[in-house]
Amino acid sequence: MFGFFKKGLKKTAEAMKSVAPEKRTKIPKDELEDILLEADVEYDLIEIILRELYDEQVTRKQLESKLLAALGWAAYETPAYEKPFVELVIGVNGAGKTTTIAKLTKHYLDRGERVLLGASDTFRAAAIEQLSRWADRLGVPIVATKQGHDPSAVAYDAIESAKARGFERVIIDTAGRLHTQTNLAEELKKIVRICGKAHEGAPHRKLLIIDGTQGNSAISQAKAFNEIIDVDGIIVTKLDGTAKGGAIFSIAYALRLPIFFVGVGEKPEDLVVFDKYAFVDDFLDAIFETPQQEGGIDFENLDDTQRKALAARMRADGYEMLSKHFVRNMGNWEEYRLVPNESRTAVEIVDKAGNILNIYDASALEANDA
Ligand SMILES: Nc1nc2c(ncn2[C@@H]2O[C@H](COP(=O)(O)OP(=O)(O)O)[C@@H](O)[C@H]2O)c(=O)[nH]1
Ligand SMILES: [Mg+2]
Repeated sequence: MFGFFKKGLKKTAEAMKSVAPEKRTKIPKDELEDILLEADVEYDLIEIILRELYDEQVTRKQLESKLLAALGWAAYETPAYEKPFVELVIGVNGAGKTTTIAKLTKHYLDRGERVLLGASDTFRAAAIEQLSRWADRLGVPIVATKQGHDPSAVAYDAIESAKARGFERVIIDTAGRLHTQTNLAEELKKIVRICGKAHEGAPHRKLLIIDGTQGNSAISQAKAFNEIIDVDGIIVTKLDGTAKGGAIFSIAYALRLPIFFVGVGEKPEDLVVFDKYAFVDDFLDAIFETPQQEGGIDFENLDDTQRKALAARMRADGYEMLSKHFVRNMGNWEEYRLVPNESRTAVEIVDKAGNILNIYDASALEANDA
């Protein structure tokens, strides 16, 4: 689960390294400003973060809480609670809509759900062909018409067809550009309306695709889409090819929207479920030194088997391990910190008031490895 973003944040980490070559345990505020700017975090957000940090020297933990707060709207992946669960994919041309649909399709197929695609980008013939090729490759049915036909009718037919077949998922592609901006707005609104006629509550999720290589400059464009149709969440693509990974924080913060996935390549498997804890962890790894501990167990750097053993024990107690620093109580959905005890012989689940809710002994971890 962890280190997922290594591929997506590689270039961003290199950029941050160019202004801060040495990893440290504390970073002066003015240097932190440069580092965050280099990662393309928007200046407005940097100002807010710095204003709220009172000490001149900033620790990993202090910055972590600010970055997590900026991603406060992060969501967890929802199961398909409606059948069919209809997703409408929107965004400017070239953002990665069609490719992302292929990735989502694979993601859902891997979970055993059946997926049907709707080729509602009828503006360009090439767009219909591109989605049809993905449908062929992934072995899923597609509803498509000729170029210039009504995209709402395609969406309607796709949903009807999925209903008739009892499919779990419908994903609908849309055009990123029409003759005019007004045309595009009207068309998107109409597609949304017609989806609701085909199936009550549809589209269940309106996903905005944002090209990650644009960094912060994608924000105003995203706001414009959000004003046309209320967007439910974001997928940031091309994180693999950009040093602007820090823009994720300002995009989520500026739009007050969850980021559901990120794209880290051009293949169907290059989609990562966005886990804000893992993302912040990997981001901070690029600038902060993780203190090497003497004695005890190195909870910061558990190996794969140790981590799995720990996660399994927590799960048995009703906690989901979100990252090396956080867990979630699966009963009340509260999130708690994970803190090694002083002698580093155990790791504790601690609530906001500092109460220890559970203790996991390191010796048991080792025993589980065997
Ligand atoms: N490196 C990289 N390329 C991507 C990613 N997502 C999409 N692309 C590429 O971006 C280009 C535009 O994608 P496409 O899906 O056609 O965009 P659309 O116009 O929004 O449908 C294509 O060449 C894709 O292969 C990604 O996550 N990483
Ligand atoms: Mg497309």
